[in-house]
Amino acid sequence: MQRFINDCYHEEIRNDYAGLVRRIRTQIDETGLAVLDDFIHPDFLATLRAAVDQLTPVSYASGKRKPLVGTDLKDTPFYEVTFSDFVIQLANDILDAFNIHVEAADIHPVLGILVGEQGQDAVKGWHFDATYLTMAMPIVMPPPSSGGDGKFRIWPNVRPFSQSGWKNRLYWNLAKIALLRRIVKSRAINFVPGNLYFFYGFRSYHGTEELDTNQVRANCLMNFGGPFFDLQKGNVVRYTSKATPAKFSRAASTQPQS
Ligand SMILES: O=C(O)CCC(=O)C(=O)O
Ligand SMILES: [Fe+2]
Repeated sequence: MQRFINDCYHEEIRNDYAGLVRRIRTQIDETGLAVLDDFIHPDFLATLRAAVDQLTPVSYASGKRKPLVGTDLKDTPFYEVTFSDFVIQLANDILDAFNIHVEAADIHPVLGILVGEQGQDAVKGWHFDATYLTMAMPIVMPPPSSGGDGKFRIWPNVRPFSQSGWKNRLYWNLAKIALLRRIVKSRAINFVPGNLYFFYGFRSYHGTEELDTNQVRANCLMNFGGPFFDLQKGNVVRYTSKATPAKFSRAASTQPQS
């Protein structure tokens, strides 16, 4: 068993791995965000924290914040988790319901360390990720409070996976309309270090809420593939959805035939 996996998950992974995958997928489909509480081993979380301390000056070396990506993270515990057999397999098993497959070349870890004035660039920068699946592994989070604690806000599953350029632009433009953002249901979550979170990055509008400049917030995002990365590679994908909630398939099948 990989050293980053907390003891309390060993038995489930050994005896009911399929059930674990199903649970995550159902939670993402139904709520937009799945969570495995205390998934990261406490010793490993301490290792991640030490790595954040080491990497913070690297991220701010130019005087402006630079998210750490790709080779910036080579030989760090963030790489170890992202490219572990377990995590790659888990991502593929979750995405299998959509007829999606990702390989190591489609996987990109990003470490976002937010602190001080220069860390404010990420705040309220609402967006869709390019990815099919995003796993968030928070390392350092401000204590939950009424404001300025950098909550993660998500408008879950507001669009399907699609390789259509015009639909992509349409959704981006719609999402910029503040009134629509108020009408469409969203959730704000205080990420908890040690937990592992999952959402469909391409399908869910999201971002970080206000953050106090004297708080530190470090979150590692593991990004898995995406419709336009597949298209660039010449892969036209027909996104099946065994994962579609029953209420939608029922609605579709009761449409009047014409
Ligand atoms: O850490 C967060 O609140 C989300 C960051 C994010 O969505 C991203 O970097 O793409
Ligand atoms: Fe994102």
